[in-house]
Order: sequence, then C-alpha cells, then structure tokens
Amino acid sequence: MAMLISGLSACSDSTAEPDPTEETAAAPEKGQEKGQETSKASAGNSCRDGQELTHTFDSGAEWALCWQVKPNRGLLLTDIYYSAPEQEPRKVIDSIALAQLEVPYDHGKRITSDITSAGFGGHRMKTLTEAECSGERLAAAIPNIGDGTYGSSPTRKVLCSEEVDASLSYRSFESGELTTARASEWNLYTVSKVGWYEYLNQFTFGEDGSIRPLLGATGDLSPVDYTNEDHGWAVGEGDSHHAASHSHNAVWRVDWGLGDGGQQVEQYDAEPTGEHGPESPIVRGKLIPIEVPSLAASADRRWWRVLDPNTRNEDGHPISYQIDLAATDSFTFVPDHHEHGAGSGYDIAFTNADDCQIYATHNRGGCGESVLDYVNESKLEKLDDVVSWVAVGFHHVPRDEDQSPMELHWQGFSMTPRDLLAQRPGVPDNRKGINGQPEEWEGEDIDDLAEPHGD
Ligand SMILES: [Cu+2]
Repeated sequence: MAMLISGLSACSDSTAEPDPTEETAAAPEKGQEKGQETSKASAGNSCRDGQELTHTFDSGAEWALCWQVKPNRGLLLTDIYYSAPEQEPRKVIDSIALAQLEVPYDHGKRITSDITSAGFGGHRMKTLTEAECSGERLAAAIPNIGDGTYGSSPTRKVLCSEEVDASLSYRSFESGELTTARASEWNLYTVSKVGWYEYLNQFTFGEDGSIRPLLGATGDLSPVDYTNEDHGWAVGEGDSHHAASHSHNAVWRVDWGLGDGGQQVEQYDAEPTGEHGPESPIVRGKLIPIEVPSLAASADRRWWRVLDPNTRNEDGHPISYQIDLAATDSFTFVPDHHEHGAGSGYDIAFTNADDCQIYATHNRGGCGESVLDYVNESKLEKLDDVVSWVAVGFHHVPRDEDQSPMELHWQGFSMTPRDLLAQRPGVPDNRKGINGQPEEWEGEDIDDLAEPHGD
C-alpha cells in the first residue's frame, strides 16, 4: 500500500507545546527522521495553526492539509489541497469541521447539543490505541480545561491516519485488453466520548479527489432513557424495557477554498418532462444559480456545486466540487423550531464566510445564533465567498443488537470533483486519447454504433 508521509509544521498554536510529563508526540517526527521531502501539494502550505499532514497514494495522488483540535468543534481541518497524479495541487477547502450535533430523545425529556455544550475536544477526545487504528496515530496537545489557558495540555495520540482499500476504482475491457485498478482512501478520525455515546469524527479522502465527512456513533444506548413502545423499542427479554428512540442531528461547516475569490453556487435538478422518446422517458436537467445566501432542501436527483467561474480546466470548463447528500432524516434543530417555527429546517445552507459564524445553533459573538440567522441577515448580499452548512440527520430506533457495545452507525455526505480535471485522475495511457465523443470505437465508425441495439 502507499506510503504515509506525515510532518509537523512550524506551529503558531501555543497549546501545542508538549508537556514533558506526558506521552510525547513520537509519530509526527518519523517523516523528519527520514528526511521527508516537501510534498508537491504541501509546497507553500505552511500551517498558520495546527500541524501539517500530507498523504501520498501509490498512484501519485496526494492530499495536504493542516489539522488541529478545538475544545468544542474537535477536529478542525484547514487549507486542504488535492493534487491528482501528474497535476498541480489545487486548494479545495479553507476549513471544515462539525458545526453542531444535537441529540433530542423522542420521549421529550432529554436533548443535548454535543458540540456547543459538551465539545468534542478536551478530555472528551480520547487517546487512540493500536487496537483501533490500523495506520499512524498522531498527537497534539489537548487542553484538559477550555483552551488550555489554565491547567495542563498533555500531548496525546488522538488522530488516526490510515489508508484503506476501497474496492474497485475502475474496470474496462475493450480491444482485448483489461484496464483496471483498485481504489484507496485515506481516513482521518478522532474519537470523542460524550455521555454514553462514543463518536468517530471522520473525514475520508479519496484518491479521486473526493471528500466524505462521516460521523459514526458507537458506545452504548443511554441507560437512563427507557420509555414505552410509542417512543422506543423493546430491547432485552420480553416487552418491559423500551430503549428510547432519538435523533443524531449533525451539521458540518465547509468553508470553500476553490479559486481566488468570486465563488458561485448552483443547484442541479433533473425532472421528467412527461414526454417519451422512442425508447425512454425524456428527462431535462438544469442548473439554477443560487446568488444570495440561502437554505435548500434535498430532493431526488438534486445536488449542488460550488464553482470558481474564473478558473477553467483544460477542457475549458469551470472547476467545481459537487455536494451530494447521502440518506438523511431531515430535521429542524430544536432552538430553530422555537425561534423560527416548525419546518424551519434545511438540508443545506449557503452563506458568505464569516469567522464569527462557527456553530449551526447556539452560536455566540453577535453575528447570529444559528444558520437561519446568518441567512436571514445576509440574504441581500451577493454569495461569493462560500460556506456550505450540510445537515444530515439519523433517527435511531434502538434494536436488540445495539447491546453491547453498539455497532457503529454512520451518517455523512460526499463532495466530489466536477471538472476539476479535464479527465479522470491518473488516466491510464491507453485511455489518454478518450476525451469527448470518439469518432470511432474498436475500428467502427461511431455513427454506425449509435443505433439502439439489444444489449
Ligand atoms: Cu443513537
């Protein structure tokens, strides 16, 4: 498998000073011992805050970023660059982190806002063992209290960095020749224990330039939230113990870094027209510009993209990233419901970047308390420095198998390059000539092949 390269950058964060009485950060020094080369992607990417980390796949694809741990948000990734094999690095994201995790219980007696009330950093962020991380465990100074102004900040191994096989990347058999490759992914994750739940805060970076933020939940069902069959599910023998159902309502904040300014957002929708062609229904797809800060809901065949209209790939198309929501139980945050009424939820929201707007609810600092406020207060602005707030909910109805420990359940979404490159990353030599409609295929004129046929 591919080499993992990790490095510790010059770090302006004073909390990163290791406490000599605690476990020290051995892992990040490895790269320096080996005389780590400055990676292609990380050139010019010195971290203002946090530590630099790069990962190079066997194919030559590379990711470079800075990572740090915030007391509330937990893992914060900044200055994320992707370079496809034999291509220049391109900045994709300025910063990404969880912006809220609300867990309301169906019996109505408990709600937690785990990011703003408890926090994923600090003592709730757990030191990782070899048993749970197949790759390298990276260390940072994690304050025991608040931001580390008071108390100690032991340096602990809290970040797992591992490359994993991700099944088939592609396969194509043409002209008697098999062209195929396996895919690899780079996972970065931390574990935070909040109450009885233990959350994996994971970011998966594909060799293909894709990014998938994922929240995994394990640990145990709350032992103090048992209810009746209307609000839970019988676990344990017979019908006497109903563990309460609840929701895990998560929002991620993604501050986009594509281009040098003037970013745009578009929503794509494809709708059946009601007309039929000779063989299949006619479907029309279209892009709708989102020109001001806005909320949006998910729908079948709908996705969004953030683009830099000023930067084109070699085919002349503006570079962009597509945002796809995975399965989501759409939700309205409870404080949003109180402030703005039922049905004030959103699956995605777009605002202009504002460093004061960090959390999806319970935000402080006089710049609005929630995403709904940010949108309401800026809806006359031009949207051109894009932050997307991606809401993914999971309604968890307990099952017998949740005890014990609970198998991880996952929620998240994906961001995929759309025209970042003119062709697939790492295009095999025998496919370099295929870009657009070919004139012939295996020696046959393409017009002769265009007639519909049986297979
Ligand atoms: Cu749950």
